[in-house]
Amino acid sequence: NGSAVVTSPQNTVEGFVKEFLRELSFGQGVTLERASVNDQYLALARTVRQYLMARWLETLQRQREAQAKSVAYLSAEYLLGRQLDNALLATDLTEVVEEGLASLGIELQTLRDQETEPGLGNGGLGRLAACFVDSLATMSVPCIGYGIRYDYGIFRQTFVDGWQVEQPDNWLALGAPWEFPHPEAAVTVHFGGRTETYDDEGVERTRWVHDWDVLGVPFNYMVPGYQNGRVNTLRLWSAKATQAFDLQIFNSGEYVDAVRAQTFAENISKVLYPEDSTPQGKELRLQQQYFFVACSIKDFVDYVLPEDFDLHRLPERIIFQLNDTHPVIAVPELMRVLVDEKKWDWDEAWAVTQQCFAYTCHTLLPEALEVWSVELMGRLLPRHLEIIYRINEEFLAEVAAKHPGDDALLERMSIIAERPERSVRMAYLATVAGSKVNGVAALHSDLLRDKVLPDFSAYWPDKFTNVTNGVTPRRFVRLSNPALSELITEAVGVGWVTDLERLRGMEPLADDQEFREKFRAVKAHNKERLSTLLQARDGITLPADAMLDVMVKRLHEYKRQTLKVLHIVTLYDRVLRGELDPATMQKRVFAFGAKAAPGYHMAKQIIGLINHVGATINDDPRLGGALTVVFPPNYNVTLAETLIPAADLSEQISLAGKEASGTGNMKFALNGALTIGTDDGANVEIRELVGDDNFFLFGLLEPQVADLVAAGYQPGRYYEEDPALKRAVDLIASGTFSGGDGSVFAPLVQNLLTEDRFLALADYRSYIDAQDRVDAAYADVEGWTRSAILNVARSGFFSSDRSMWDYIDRIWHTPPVVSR
Ligand code: 26W
Repeated sequence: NGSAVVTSPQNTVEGFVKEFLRELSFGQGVTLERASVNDQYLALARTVRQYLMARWLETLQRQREAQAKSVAYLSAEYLLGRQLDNALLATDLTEVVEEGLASLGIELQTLRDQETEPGLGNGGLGRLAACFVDSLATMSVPCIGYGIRYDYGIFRQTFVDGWQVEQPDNWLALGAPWEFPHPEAAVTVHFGGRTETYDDEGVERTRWVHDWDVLGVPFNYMVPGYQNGRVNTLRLWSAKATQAFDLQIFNSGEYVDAVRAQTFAENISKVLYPEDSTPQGKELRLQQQYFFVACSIKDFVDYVLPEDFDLHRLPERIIFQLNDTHPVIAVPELMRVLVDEKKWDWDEAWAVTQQCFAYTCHTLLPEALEVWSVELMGRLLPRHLEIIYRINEEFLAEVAAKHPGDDALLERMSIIAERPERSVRMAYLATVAGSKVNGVAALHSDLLRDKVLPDFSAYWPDKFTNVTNGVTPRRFVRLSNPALSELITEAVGVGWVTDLERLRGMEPLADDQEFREKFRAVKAHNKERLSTLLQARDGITLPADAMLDVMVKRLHEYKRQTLKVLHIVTLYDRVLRGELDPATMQKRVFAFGAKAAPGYHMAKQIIGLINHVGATINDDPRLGGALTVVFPPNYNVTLAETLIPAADLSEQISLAGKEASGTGNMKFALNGALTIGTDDGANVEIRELVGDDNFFLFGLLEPQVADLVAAGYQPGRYYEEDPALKRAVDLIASGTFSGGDGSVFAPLVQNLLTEDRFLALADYRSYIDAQDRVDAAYADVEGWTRSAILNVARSGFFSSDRSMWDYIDRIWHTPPVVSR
């Protein structure tokens, strides 16, 4: 009757202990007495997995029966964070497990800390994908997440003398208890070679005579919904050589040569590219992109869909959501499958393909828009290049028919750029092929429409839409902030975990003295928790009773960590000049977390600067501990989960018009930090919702930025005209933070004074003034708490559940599949 073929273990302490001990002995092959912490962690993970298994099989079965439309989320990155706690929450097992383990003399927290998070993403885009699959599972919407199982995720960051040094992230080293490998279901992916035409019973067709191939082995991961009996699937592909050895070479005794092909093929899923926003056009990256989308399309068409399925009805069953341009090669791949393999007419294949894709853009930086040289694409994917040419030809013919004689328009809209070298503009391909194109915050979607793709939005006004990003309240409130969660539940009931707008119910409590005291107790508790963690993790001591001012995000010039440093240096300078008394000034801890792309020299220089400023200030007795800079290395999801709930102030200070959305900004607001921020990305919507009185706005607005740049921005003028700014820059330039050696940060200073691409100096005065307002506001303890509570109460909109409803409504049209 289609019921699940497995039953879950008993949801009791005894039931759990029995299964845990079984996993320890039969799974790990150790006795409790001899079990290492890692043995215990692996056994626990596998035990928790058992509780999810029946739900998983049932979900899959029900989905097959319902023949419902699914979302296939195509993303090169999933920044998942640790899995254990999320699985415990989904199954509501936390207390049972805590008690069961305690009865064996094991602390749950010790085992939690044993897990290495899968860092299969760079930052915002990868974390967003993880939030989205969590929300879809919780909402009972059919979704498969497709991606790459990198052997090595985002590098582990260490500091040597304050400078970033990268280490490989060997996340699989101690075992991978959450994954289900299926080598028997591997699919073959082709590369290279050439195309040829042939006569197919009177019809001329094209075939791809490939040169080499590689196997894609699927690894499945459970994506459990929150206590709803549903488990979706994340399917990550790992590259494996089609032949381990070239036997002829092997037999001739050349062992190393014999495995060369294997090494080459398996490199494809070896490591995540650590570049965020600046694609380098590397061949291996294109290989990764094609590898995972080719596997995913084949998987969906041949394995997920029923055998006799009529592909003309594909749009009724699937929407492939393109997470930025990284998976856009899926478009010509589906066309190739339909036209070359299924032998469809071009037009009917194109009609179906256009309905199967939608594209999300996550950036506004021109340098982040991917292009692939025709030379490279022709060499690696000759048939796909032909298909792209044909798509472009037909598209431009259509444009030309509507706009006769406008050659400039054709050149601007062409998927193929001719300069600086002939290349494929992947964002244009995605826009032409996609049924919808969306930006990730209201402002971003407007700018995308009006500035990045104006010709396309004029041509297809209805194609463009907005879906503002969101974050999962399960991980980023319920799990990461248990104390606040309890307080919220007391105030509005438990329903908020899946219906975050219910936080609104807390609004009146902002005026309740007793509630405010409880809220402050939560913050204090979270700061203590952070303090304990940083001490143990990095030997960092956090001073007590300080405002915690946090800036965590990838290191990038447009995000302007340098502006934050200028503020810190300005406060330092004020103390040294006697303008501020360290005994009475607002005590602050500045916490940073940021990884720089290994090849991004300016970003690495900024990391060095933050650490050097910190070392100088933290040790200076004249400050009496009033200002402290902490920069724990290797900021990741796990650290975020402890850091964000402790924050008082959230720094969201990108140059207006540059941060597509931001999602950290949402996590901070939901955890009761106030934002100091520019009018950028989702900050705009945060401020609208929480209210101007509960948000510190500063800086140029996007149109002002555009005007200033058009007029010829001269950073040196700001330096000359603002004495405080001049002194701050001079302190850095003169070597105050680099042992008297002014040359250390000369490149950075030089860049600021002459180029300053992201207008840090133009926004400096406005920023400093806003920070002074922050200090004044923080001194009003009750007023600040009131604002913090209102930030929480009014941020329910930023649940990724809401984002998913918007995608479903505006783009996907994939209703939930509810239980019988
Ligand atoms: C190497 C090529 C490359 C290019 C762009 C890698 C990664 C990207 C991403 C688009 C960068 C990214 O993560 N963008 C961020 O996406 C978040 C989720 O939508 C937004 O909140 C951030 O504002 C945006 O920077």
